[in-house]
This record gives sequence, structure tokens and C-alpha cells, in this order.
Amino acid sequence: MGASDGRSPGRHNDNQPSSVKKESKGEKMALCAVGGATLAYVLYKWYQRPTTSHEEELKETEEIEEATAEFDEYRKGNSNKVLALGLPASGKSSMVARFIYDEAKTEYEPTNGFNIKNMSMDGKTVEIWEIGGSMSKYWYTYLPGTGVLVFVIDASDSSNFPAVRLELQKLFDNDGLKLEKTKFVLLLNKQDLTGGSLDKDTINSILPNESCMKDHVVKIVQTSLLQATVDEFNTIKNTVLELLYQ
Ligand SMILES: Nc1nc2c(ncn2[C@@H]2O[C@H](COP(=O)(O)OP(=O)(O)OP(=O)(O)O)[C@@H](O)[C@H]2O)c(=O)[nH]1
Ligand SMILES: [Mg+2]
Repeated sequence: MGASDGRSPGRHNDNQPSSVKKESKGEKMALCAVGGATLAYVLYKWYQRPTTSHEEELKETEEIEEATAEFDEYRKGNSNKVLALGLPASGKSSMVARFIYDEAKTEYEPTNGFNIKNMSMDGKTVEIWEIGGSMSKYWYTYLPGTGVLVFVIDASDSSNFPAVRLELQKLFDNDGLKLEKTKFVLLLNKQDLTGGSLDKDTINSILPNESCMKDHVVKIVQTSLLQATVDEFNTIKNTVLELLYQ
């Protein structure tokens, strides 16, 4: 009448007919056979796999290292792009004006978009790119091919330092800049308004942590683009160009 025999389903039942027991053993044997065959097939395939000898692996590593060194050489001779970035009114256009005309800029006309100038140096053409500070959302589109990135900072305005630190962190973490081994110059500008150079602790409060900068050569320059003499600015110019062709 469908009444329960008091045993829970799925549990071993000693009162089952012997044909049921035999079928269960048969199933186990079939499973073992399938398992064995699968294992044998996997082992067969593993022995048939293409093998790489130690010498081949070494050769491959050497080839990769050679190609990387060749690319580094190529990059040295060809990266002629200096990119100036920084918050609005930090002094990027002022730096471009000093690079190209050696003129101090006193008026402020915000750069809407970008400003590219060419400069001839020792028979080579150097491209100086400035991207407006208000365009920070789009900076990353101008990063490829940058040999030296000059990040201009208004050192007289400490209220900007947290924002500067954040932007620097993003740039140091940029995979493309890491791959291209872009060098950084952090130009602490407007020192005529700070009453002297910034001290180490203040500079450290602007910089992202060291682990974030470890993939790049970083130089810190303190100046006043408005008041630097020709010789003083030439020293900065040479620092940038030496990094470019290093
Ligand atoms: N006192 C002082 N003023 C400076 C110095 N360098 C630049 N300035 C002034 O700061 C203002 C902004 O300079 P710009 O070079 O136009 O700034 P920018 O970074 O190009 O600005 P955006 O194009 O808006 O991103 C101008 O009025 C400059 O004269 C400096 O060393 N000292
Ligand atoms: Mg500008």
C-alpha cells in the first residue's frame, strides 16, 4: 500500500534481492574501467606533449633580452617628446616659452587643448607638448611616446598639493609610461613666492609613496620660471634634454 518500510532512501538494504547487489558491483567495475581508460589516455597525451629542452628555454630568454635591449636602443634615439603636464596656472606655458624663446611670461592665458612647439638642439628636433591643466581627464591620450614628462607644480599654493599628489600617483601607475620607461621631472615652480626652496618634508607631502615611483627615473627641480636667469634656466633645460637622450 505504499507504506514506508522504516528505512531511509539511499541507505544500504541487506534485504535487497541479490540481483540488485550484482548490478551495483557491475556499475562500480564499469566506472573503474572508464576511470582507468581516462587516466591511461591522459598519461599517453602527457608523454606525447611537445617538450622544450633547457637549452631551448635559455635561447628563448636570450632572444627576448636581446630584442628588449635593441628596443631600448631604438627608443633612446627616437623619443624626442617632452610632455608638460600640471594643474591649471602652474606654469606649463611659461616653461614652454622659456624653452622656445627664453622669455618669461607674465600674463595668464589658459591653454585650452594643447600647445606643441618644436625646438632644434644639437641637430635634433625636440617636441615640447603642453596639455592644458583643465584637460586632466584627457591627459592619458597624450602620454604615448613621451621621453620625459615634466610635471609643473605651483609650489606657492599648498592647497593644491593633495590634488598634485593624486595626479602624480595616476601618472606613475600608468602602465604605458612604465613600459616606455618615461622619466619624470617634477618642477616645483613659483619659488619667488615661497621665500626659498621647499624643505624635504613638504616635498615628501607632495610626492606619492616610493613604491609607486620605483619604475621611473625622477628628478626634482626647484625654480621660478618667472625669475630664473638664463643660466639657471639652461641648467633645467639641460637636465630635461640629458634625461631625454640618456
Ligand atoms: N610669481 C610667479 N608667477 C609665475 C611663475 N611661473 C608662471 N607664473 C604665472 O602663473 C600664471 C600661469 O602661468 P601659465 O604658464 O600660463 O600656466 P599653465 O600651467 O600653462 O596654465 P594652463 O594652461 O591653464 O594649464 C601666469 O600669470 C604666469 O605669469 C613663477 O615662477 N612665479
Ligand atoms: Mg598653459
